[in-house]
Amino acid sequence: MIIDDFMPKVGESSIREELINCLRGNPKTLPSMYFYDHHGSELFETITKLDEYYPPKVEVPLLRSTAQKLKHELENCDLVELGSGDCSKISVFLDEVPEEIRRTIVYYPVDVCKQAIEKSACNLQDRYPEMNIHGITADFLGHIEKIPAKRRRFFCFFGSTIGNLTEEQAMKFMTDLGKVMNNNDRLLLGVDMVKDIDIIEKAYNDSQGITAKFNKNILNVANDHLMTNFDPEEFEHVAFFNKKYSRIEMHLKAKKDLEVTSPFLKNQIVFNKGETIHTENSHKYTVDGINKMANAAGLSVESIFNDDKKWFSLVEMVKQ
Ligand code: AVJ
Repeated sequence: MIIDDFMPKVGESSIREELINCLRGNPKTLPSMYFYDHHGSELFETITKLDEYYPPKVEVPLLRSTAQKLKHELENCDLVELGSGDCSKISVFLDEVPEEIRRTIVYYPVDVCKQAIEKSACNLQDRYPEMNIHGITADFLGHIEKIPAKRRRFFCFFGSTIGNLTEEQAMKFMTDLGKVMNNNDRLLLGVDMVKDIDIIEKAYNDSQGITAKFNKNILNVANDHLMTNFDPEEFEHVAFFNKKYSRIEMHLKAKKDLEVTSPFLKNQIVFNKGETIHTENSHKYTVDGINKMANAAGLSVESIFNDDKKWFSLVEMVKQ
Protein backbone atom coordinates (compact mmCIF):
# COMPACT_ATOMS: atom_id res chain seq x y z
CA MET A 1 0.00 0.00 0.00
CA ILE A 2 1.31 3.42 -0.99
CA ILE A 3 0.45 6.80 0.54
CA ASP A 4 1.53 10.01 -1.22
CA ASP A 5 1.54 13.12 0.95
CA PHE A 6 0.94 16.52 -0.69
CA MET A 7 -0.32 18.44 2.35
CA PRO A 8 1.55 21.43 3.74
CA LYS A 9 2.75 20.76 7.31
CA VAL A 10 2.18 22.59 10.59
CA GLY A 11 4.76 25.35 10.57
CA GLU A 12 4.51 26.11 6.85
CA SER A 13 4.05 29.80 6.23
CA SER A 14 1.40 29.31 3.50
CA ILE A 15 -1.03 27.95 6.09
CA ARG A 16 -0.27 30.74 8.53
CA GLU A 17 -0.83 33.39 5.87
CA GLU A 18 -4.16 31.90 4.86
CA LEU A 19 -5.39 31.65 8.44
CA ILE A 20 -4.21 35.16 9.34
CA ASN A 21 -5.95 36.64 6.29
CA CYS A 22 -9.16 34.88 7.23
CA LEU A 23 -9.02 36.09 10.84
CA ARG A 24 -8.21 39.63 9.72
CA GLY A 25 -11.20 39.67 7.37
CA ASN A 26 -14.49 41.42 7.97
CA PRO A 27 -16.38 39.27 8.81
CA LYS A 28 -13.77 36.95 10.34
CA THR A 29 -13.71 33.46 8.86
CA LEU A 30 -11.82 30.17 9.17
CA PRO A 31 -11.85 27.67 6.28
CA SER A 32 -13.87 24.55 7.18
CA MET A 33 -11.06 22.34 5.86
CA TYR A 34 -9.27 23.13 9.15
CA PHE A 35 -11.87 21.27 11.21
CA TYR A 36 -10.22 18.02 10.27
CA ASP A 37 -7.12 17.59 12.38
CA HIS A 38 -6.86 14.23 14.14
CA HIS A 39 -9.28 15.21 16.94
CA GLY A 40 -11.66 16.98 14.54
CA SER A 41 -11.85 13.95 12.25
CA GLU A 42 -12.75 11.84 15.30
CA LEU A 43 -15.40 14.33 16.42
CA PHE A 44 -16.88 14.25 12.92
CA GLU A 45 -17.06 10.45 13.08
CA THR A 46 -18.99 10.83 16.35
CA ILE A 47 -21.34 13.33 14.68
CA THR A 48 -22.15 10.81 11.94
CA LYS A 49 -23.46 8.45 14.64
CA LEU A 50 -25.81 11.02 16.26
CA ASP A 51 -29.57 10.54 15.86
CA GLU A 52 -30.10 14.14 14.78
CA TYR A 53 -27.41 14.07 12.09
CA TYR A 54 -29.57 12.52 9.36
CA PRO A 55 -27.29 12.65 6.25
CA PRO A 56 -25.43 9.33 6.80
CA LYS A 57 -28.69 7.65 7.80
CA VAL A 58 -30.09 8.32 4.33
CA GLU A 59 -26.89 8.21 2.35
CA VAL A 60 -25.65 4.81 3.56
CA PRO A 61 -28.67 2.73 2.40
CA LEU A 62 -28.65 4.75 -0.80
CA LEU A 63 -24.98 3.88 -1.36
CA ARG A 64 -25.87 0.22 -0.97
CA SER A 65 -28.71 0.23 -3.49
CA THR A 66 -26.80 2.42 -5.94
CA ALA A 67 -23.71 0.20 -5.78
CA GLN A 68 -25.83 -2.75 -6.83
CA LYS A 69 -26.85 -0.82 -9.93
CA LEU A 70 -23.42 0.57 -10.80
CA LYS A 71 -21.05 -2.24 -9.73
CA HIS A 72 -20.24 -3.32 -13.29
CA GLU A 73 -19.03 0.16 -14.15
CA LEU A 74 -16.21 -0.32 -11.64
CA GLU A 75 -14.45 -3.10 -13.51
CA ASN A 76 -10.82 -2.24 -14.37
CA CYS A 77 -11.04 1.30 -13.17
CA ASP A 78 -9.30 3.65 -10.79
CA LEU A 79 -11.76 4.41 -8.03
CA VAL A 80 -10.92 7.90 -6.77
CA GLU A 81 -12.67 9.05 -3.61
CA LEU A 82 -12.39 12.74 -2.76
CA GLY A 83 -12.68 13.47 0.98
CA SER A 84 -12.54 9.78 1.90
CA GLY A 85 -12.38 10.42 5.69
CA ASP A 86 -12.78 7.14 7.59
CA CYS A 87 -13.56 5.24 4.33
CA SER A 88 -16.83 3.98 5.85
CA LYS A 89 -18.87 5.10 2.84
CA ILE A 90 -16.75 3.45 0.20
CA SER A 91 -16.82 0.19 2.15
CA VAL A 92 -20.63 0.18 2.07
CA PHE A 93 -20.29 0.63 -1.68
CA LEU A 94 -17.52 -1.96 -2.14
CA ASP A 95 -19.36 -4.59 -0.10
CA GLU A 96 -21.86 -4.76 -2.96
CA VAL A 97 -19.15 -5.19 -5.58
CA PRO A 98 -18.16 -8.81 -6.36
CA GLU A 99 -14.66 -9.82 -5.34
CA GLU A 100 -13.68 -10.55 -8.99
CA ILE A 101 -14.42 -6.91 -9.81
CA ARG A 102 -12.73 -5.53 -6.67
CA ARG A 103 -9.59 -7.38 -7.76
CA THR A 104 -9.43 -5.17 -10.88
CA ILE A 105 -9.85 -1.88 -9.01
CA VAL A 106 -7.21 0.51 -7.71
CA TYR A 107 -8.76 2.58 -4.92
CA TYR A 108 -7.37 6.10 -4.36
CA PRO A 109 -8.62 7.66 -1.11
CA VAL A 110 -7.89 11.42 -1.16
CA ASP A 111 -8.19 13.40 2.08
CA VAL A 112 -6.64 16.37 3.88
CA CYS A 113 -6.13 14.33 7.06
CA LYS A 114 -3.08 12.08 6.92
CA GLN A 115 -4.00 10.12 10.06
CA ALA A 116 -7.45 9.43 8.62
CA ILE A 117 -5.95 8.09 5.39
CA GLU A 118 -3.36 5.93 7.13
CA LYS A 119 -5.84 4.38 9.53
CA SER A 120 -8.67 3.87 7.06
CA ALA A 121 -6.50 2.59 4.21
CA CYS A 122 -5.10 -0.09 6.55
CA ASN A 123 -8.57 -1.12 7.72
CA LEU A 124 -9.77 -1.24 4.15
CA GLN A 125 -6.81 -3.34 3.04
CA ASP A 126 -7.67 -5.89 5.76
CA ARG A 127 -11.25 -5.94 4.62
CA TYR A 128 -10.46 -6.25 0.89
CA PRO A 129 -7.03 -7.92 0.59
CA GLU A 130 -7.62 -8.45 -3.14
CA MET A 131 -7.92 -4.72 -3.91
CA ASN A 132 -5.05 -2.30 -4.61
CA ILE A 133 -5.04 0.85 -2.49
CA HIS A 134 -3.07 4.04 -3.12
CA GLY A 135 -3.73 6.83 -0.59
CA ILE A 136 -3.23 10.52 -1.36
CA THR A 137 -3.22 13.28 1.23
CA ALA A 138 -4.11 16.48 -0.56
CA ASP A 139 -6.52 19.36 -0.58
CA PHE A 140 -8.32 18.20 -3.71
CA LEU A 141 -9.69 21.68 -4.31
CA GLY A 142 -6.25 22.89 -5.26
CA HIS A 143 -4.58 19.67 -6.35
CA ILE A 144 -6.96 17.78 -8.56
CA GLU A 145 -4.15 17.27 -11.07
CA LYS A 146 -2.19 15.25 -8.49
CA ILE A 147 -4.61 12.39 -8.97
CA PRO A 148 -3.26 9.74 -11.37
CA ALA A 149 -5.03 9.32 -14.72
CA LYS A 150 -3.67 6.07 -16.10
CA ARG A 151 -6.94 4.24 -16.52
CA ARG A 152 -10.65 4.94 -16.71
CA ARG A 153 -11.64 6.69 -13.50
CA PHE A 154 -14.70 6.52 -11.34
CA PHE A 155 -14.74 9.58 -9.05
CA CYS A 156 -16.72 9.51 -5.82
CA PHE A 157 -17.45 12.56 -3.76
CA PHE A 158 -19.81 11.44 -1.02
CA GLY A 159 -21.17 12.91 2.19
CA SER A 160 -22.31 16.19 0.63
CA THR A 161 -18.83 17.56 1.26
CA ILE A 162 -19.36 19.69 -1.86
CA GLY A 163 -21.93 21.51 0.28
CA ASN A 164 -19.05 23.17 2.15
CA LEU A 165 -18.22 25.17 -0.96
CA THR A 166 -19.96 28.41 -1.89
CA GLU A 167 -21.80 28.40 -5.21
CA GLU A 168 -18.81 30.05 -6.84
CA GLN A 169 -16.27 27.62 -5.31
CA ALA A 170 -18.44 24.60 -6.15
CA MET A 171 -18.69 25.77 -9.73
CA LYS A 172 -14.93 26.17 -9.98
CA PHE A 173 -14.36 22.76 -8.42
CA MET A 174 -16.83 21.06 -10.78
CA THR A 175 -15.35 22.85 -13.79
CA ASP A 176 -11.81 21.81 -12.81
CA LEU A 177 -13.00 18.25 -12.32
CA GLY A 178 -14.86 18.35 -15.65
CA LYS A 179 -11.61 19.40 -17.34
CA VAL A 180 -9.52 16.54 -15.96
CA MET A 181 -12.24 13.96 -16.63
CA ASN A 182 -11.96 11.86 -19.77
CA ASN A 183 -14.89 10.73 -21.88
CA ASN A 184 -15.43 7.40 -20.16
CA ASP A 185 -14.85 8.70 -16.64
CA ARG A 186 -17.73 9.04 -14.21
CA LEU A 187 -18.52 11.03 -11.12
CA LEU A 188 -20.86 9.91 -8.36
CA LEU A 189 -21.68 12.96 -6.25
CA GLY A 190 -23.52 12.78 -2.90
CA VAL A 191 -25.60 15.86 -2.13
CA ASP A 192 -27.89 16.75 0.75
CA MET A 193 -31.22 18.10 -0.49
CA VAL A 194 -33.38 20.98 0.71
CA LYS A 195 -35.93 19.78 3.28
CA ASP A 196 -37.84 20.92 6.38
CA ILE A 197 -35.68 23.61 8.00
CA ASP A 198 -36.31 22.27 11.50
CA ILE A 199 -34.80 18.91 10.60
CA ILE A 200 -31.76 20.58 9.03
CA GLU A 201 -31.15 22.92 11.97
CA LYS A 202 -31.42 20.10 14.55
CA ALA A 203 -28.74 18.17 12.66
CA TYR A 204 -26.27 21.00 13.35
CA ASN A 205 -27.40 21.73 16.93
CA ASP A 206 -27.34 18.25 18.45
CA SER A 207 -28.47 17.78 22.03
CA GLN A 208 -25.15 16.25 23.16
CA GLY A 209 -23.20 19.28 21.96
CA ILE A 210 -20.80 17.26 19.78
CA THR A 211 -21.25 19.63 16.83
CA ALA A 212 -20.45 22.52 19.19
CA LYS A 213 -17.20 20.75 20.21
CA PHE A 214 -16.40 20.08 16.55
CA ASN A 215 -16.96 23.73 15.68
CA LYS A 216 -14.86 25.01 18.61
CA ASN A 217 -12.02 22.58 17.84
CA ILE A 218 -11.13 24.69 14.81
CA LEU A 219 -9.75 27.22 17.33
CA ASN A 220 -7.38 24.56 18.69
CA VAL A 221 -6.24 23.95 15.12
CA ALA A 222 -5.69 27.70 14.67
CA ASN A 223 -3.69 27.68 17.94
CA ASP A 224 -1.51 24.84 16.60
CA HIS A 225 -0.70 26.70 13.41
CA LEU A 226 -0.50 30.30 14.65
CA MET A 227 0.47 29.79 18.32
CA THR A 228 -2.53 31.95 19.13
CA ASN A 229 -4.17 31.81 22.56
CA PHE A 230 -7.79 31.18 21.55
CA ASP A 231 -9.82 29.70 24.41
CA PRO A 232 -12.57 27.69 22.65
CA GLU A 233 -14.79 28.03 25.73
CA GLU A 234 -14.92 31.80 25.28
CA PHE A 235 -16.93 31.20 22.10
CA GLU A 236 -20.46 29.98 21.57
CA HIS A 237 -21.50 27.54 18.82
CA VAL A 238 -24.11 29.04 16.46
CA ALA A 239 -25.70 27.16 13.53
CA PHE A 240 -28.73 28.25 11.51
CA PHE A 241 -30.25 27.83 8.06
CA ASN A 242 -29.71 30.80 5.76
CA LYS A 243 -32.63 30.66 3.33
CA LYS A 244 -31.17 33.13 0.87
CA TYR A 245 -28.19 30.88 0.16
CA SER A 246 -29.96 27.62 0.99
CA ARG A 247 -27.29 26.65 3.47
CA ILE A 248 -26.52 25.92 7.09
CA GLU A 249 -24.01 28.40 8.43
CA MET A 250 -21.85 27.65 11.44
CA HIS A 251 -20.28 30.46 13.40
CA LEU A 252 -18.33 30.92 16.64
CA LYS A 253 -19.57 33.87 18.65
CA ALA A 254 -17.36 35.67 21.19
CA LYS A 255 -19.01 35.55 24.64
CA LYS A 256 -17.16 38.74 25.70
CA ASP A 257 -14.67 41.32 24.41
CA LEU A 258 -11.46 39.45 23.63
CA GLU A 259 -7.95 39.93 22.35
CA VAL A 260 -6.01 37.11 20.76
CA THR A 261 -2.25 37.24 20.27
CA SER A 262 0.23 35.33 18.13
CA PRO A 263 4.03 35.57 17.78
CA PHE A 264 3.38 35.74 14.03
CA LEU A 265 1.29 38.91 14.37
CA LYS A 266 2.31 42.47 15.20
CA ASN A 267 -1.14 43.43 16.44
CA GLN A 268 -3.66 41.45 18.43
CA ILE A 269 -6.84 40.16 16.84
CA VAL A 270 -9.66 42.02 18.56
CA PHE A 271 -13.15 40.58 19.11
CA ASN A 272 -16.09 42.58 20.38
CA LYS A 273 -18.62 40.68 22.47
CA GLY A 274 -21.03 38.99 20.04
CA GLU A 275 -18.65 39.13 17.08
CA THR A 276 -18.47 35.92 15.07
CA ILE A 277 -16.05 33.78 13.09
CA HIS A 278 -17.81 32.14 10.15
CA THR A 279 -16.48 28.56 10.14
CA GLU A 280 -18.68 26.58 7.77
CA ASN A 281 -21.32 26.60 5.06
CA SER A 282 -23.25 23.44 4.30
CA HIS A 283 -25.37 23.96 1.20
CA LYS A 284 -28.57 22.04 0.59
CA TYR A 285 -29.44 21.41 -3.06
CA THR A 286 -32.40 21.07 -5.40
CA VAL A 287 -32.52 18.90 -8.56
CA ASP A 288 -32.64 22.08 -10.59
CA GLY A 289 -29.54 23.44 -8.86
CA ILE A 290 -27.67 20.18 -9.46
CA ASN A 291 -28.46 20.19 -13.18
CA LYS A 292 -27.40 23.82 -13.55
CA MET A 293 -24.12 23.18 -11.75
CA ALA A 294 -23.37 20.09 -13.85
CA ASN A 295 -24.12 21.84 -17.14
CA ALA A 296 -22.06 24.89 -16.30
CA ALA A 297 -19.13 22.55 -15.55
CA GLY A 298 -19.38 20.71 -18.87
CA LEU A 299 -20.89 17.62 -17.27
CA SER A 300 -24.26 16.02 -17.76
CA VAL A 301 -26.40 14.22 -15.25
CA GLU A 302 -26.87 10.61 -16.28
CA SER A 303 -28.99 9.46 -13.34
CA ILE A 304 -30.08 10.65 -9.92
CA PHE A 305 -30.51 8.04 -7.18
CA ASN A 306 -32.75 9.09 -4.27
CA ASP A 307 -34.13 7.77 -1.02
CA ASP A 308 -37.96 7.65 -0.65
CA LYS A 309 -38.15 11.01 1.10
CA LYS A 310 -35.76 12.62 -1.39
CA TRP A 311 -33.58 13.85 1.48
CA PHE A 312 -30.33 12.91 -0.21
CA SER A 313 -29.19 12.28 -3.79
CA LEU A 314 -26.39 10.36 -5.42
CA VAL A 315 -25.90 11.99 -8.78
CA GLU A 316 -24.09 10.15 -11.57
CA MET A 317 -22.42 12.50 -14.02
CA VAL A 318 -20.39 12.09 -17.21
CA LYS A 319 -18.56 14.49 -19.45
CA GLN A 320 -20.84 16.28 -21.90
C1 AVJ B 1 -18.73 16.65 6.15
C2 AVJ B 1 -19.18 18.76 5.20
C3 AVJ B 1 -20.74 17.02 4.94
O1 AVJ B 1 -21.67 19.86 6.21
O2 AVJ B 1 -22.86 18.32 7.15
C4 AVJ B 1 -21.24 18.16 10.20
C5 AVJ B 1 -19.69 18.63 8.17
N1 AVJ B 1 -20.49 20.13 10.01
N2 AVJ B 1 -21.73 18.87 11.21
C6 AVJ B 1 -21.78 18.79 6.82
C7 AVJ B 1 -20.46 18.96 9.43
C8 AVJ B 1 -21.26 20.07 11.10
C9 AVJ B 1 -20.52 17.98 7.13
N3 AVJ B 1 -19.79 17.62 5.88
